[in-house]
Amino acid sequence: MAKKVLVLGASGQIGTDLTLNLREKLGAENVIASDIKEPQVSLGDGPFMLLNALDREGMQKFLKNHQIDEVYNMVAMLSATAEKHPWKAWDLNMNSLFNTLELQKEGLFSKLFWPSSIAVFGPGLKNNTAIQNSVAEPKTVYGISKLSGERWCEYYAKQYNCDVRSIRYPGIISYQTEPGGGTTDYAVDIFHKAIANVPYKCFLDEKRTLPMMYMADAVKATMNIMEANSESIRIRSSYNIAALSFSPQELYTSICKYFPGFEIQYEPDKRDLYAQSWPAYINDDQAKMDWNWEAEFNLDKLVENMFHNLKSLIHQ
Ligand code: AKB
Repeated sequence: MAKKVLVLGASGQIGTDLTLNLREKLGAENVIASDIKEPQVSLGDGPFMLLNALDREGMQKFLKNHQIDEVYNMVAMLSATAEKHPWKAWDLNMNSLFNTLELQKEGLFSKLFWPSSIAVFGPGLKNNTAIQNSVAEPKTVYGISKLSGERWCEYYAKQYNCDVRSIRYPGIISYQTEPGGGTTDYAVDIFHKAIANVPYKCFLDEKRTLPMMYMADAVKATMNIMEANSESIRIRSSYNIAALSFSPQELYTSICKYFPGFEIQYEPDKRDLYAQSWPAYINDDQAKMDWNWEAEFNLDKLVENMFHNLKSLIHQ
């Protein structure tokens, strides 16, 4: 029998693509998408439920009435919005996680995916590179919540035998849904401005190199770690994963190959400070070794794919 999964936060940037891919793989009816609001972008055929990840009783009731095997908890307030609303971010990011961990502990489903981020790391890393076990001293509220979440995931795995799996996403670049409230969002906005032939005002410094990843790779990583044998998942906090690192200026140069007249101005704001506190490079040897992780998209392939898909969406 096909397994049944629940995606919380299915209307978000990663949630949307993940839901579509899971539906393709498992069959639309086996993937229940949920969010606190109706989706703005199509999540394909298949069931959708309004569910609030902060409402533990509501989720408990739902899980008791449905035979769910896996939960993908994609609920989060990202870095820039979290700095504006620290307590709200802490409440959302932590309690949505606690609720799913507790419901898993009650035996209402067997496997949990929870996303962490490169934001768990702080400044001062050797070669500006985070290895799997680099000291993690986050300077942002978002990073603090993600690092705390990682510790709790490991705790529930060790103490209660919960099968929790997590990866530290870098900035994610996608065409279906735009991100909201993150620091790495510039790398999606810039494509929309280029295609609309509007100059782009970048809120990061032109040299601010950050770890990034195309959505197809992020979804692949998520599905791969969830499919891996439990014994191979030796890290129960969260795995580093990497694809590529680039600065706004490097991305701009690649985009100019398609839109030679495209203009950019740099006006770094507070978000540049959050980005400054993060590593520029990620070492993901552990994920490669444990569950054979390998990214596919380099910068040229990513830019080509983004424009191809954005143009198809415009002409639909
Ligand atoms: C953000 O910019 O807040 C996120 C992240 C790095 O996790 N994309």
